[in-house]
Amino acid sequence: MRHTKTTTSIVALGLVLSACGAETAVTVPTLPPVIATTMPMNDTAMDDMATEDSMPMDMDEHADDEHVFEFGEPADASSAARIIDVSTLDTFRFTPDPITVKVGETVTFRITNDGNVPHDVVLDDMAGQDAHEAEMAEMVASGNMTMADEENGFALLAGESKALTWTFTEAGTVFLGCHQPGHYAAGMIASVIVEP
Ligand SMILES: [Cu+2]
Repeated sequence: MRHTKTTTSIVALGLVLSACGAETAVTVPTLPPVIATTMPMNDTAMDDMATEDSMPMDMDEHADDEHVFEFGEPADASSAARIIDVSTLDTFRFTPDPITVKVGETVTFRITNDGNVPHDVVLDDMAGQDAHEAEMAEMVASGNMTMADEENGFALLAGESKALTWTFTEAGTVFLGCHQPGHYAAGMIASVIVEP
């Protein structure tokens, strides 16, 4: 089963259009792959993120105003068979990691920010994580640091807790990623293994 979302893409498209302005004729290069590493955050990485105001956007990604989740869909909390408690940490990690679920299972991730700085959580495949990272970079570049709640993620202030309920429909590995500036680059991504 597939589910579509439109809000974020529309907002992102607007940001892209306003951000690009006179540069619309410029060929947009393909985004480099973002590789989750275990490298600790350092000043250079932070500087790179802070000055990354020209992150190229994949225009095709947003041209159709839709994002299809290939691995499942949001679900009502009342249909969840179990609750998985997840923490976001200031060490740029989620715990537990990895998390294992089964195809057909509906679970609620009860996610708590146990750190002292804001974190966010996006459930998506790697392509979706990379796309969201690019969207967030555009938002930061345009002065908007706030990630609105989405059907596959939300932002968490220190100490805040929110729930995300999802039905998994495809075997494979998807991810929980944090896209606060610098966090994803520092490896703040956890695996959600969907067993057949
Ligand atoms: Cu984070």
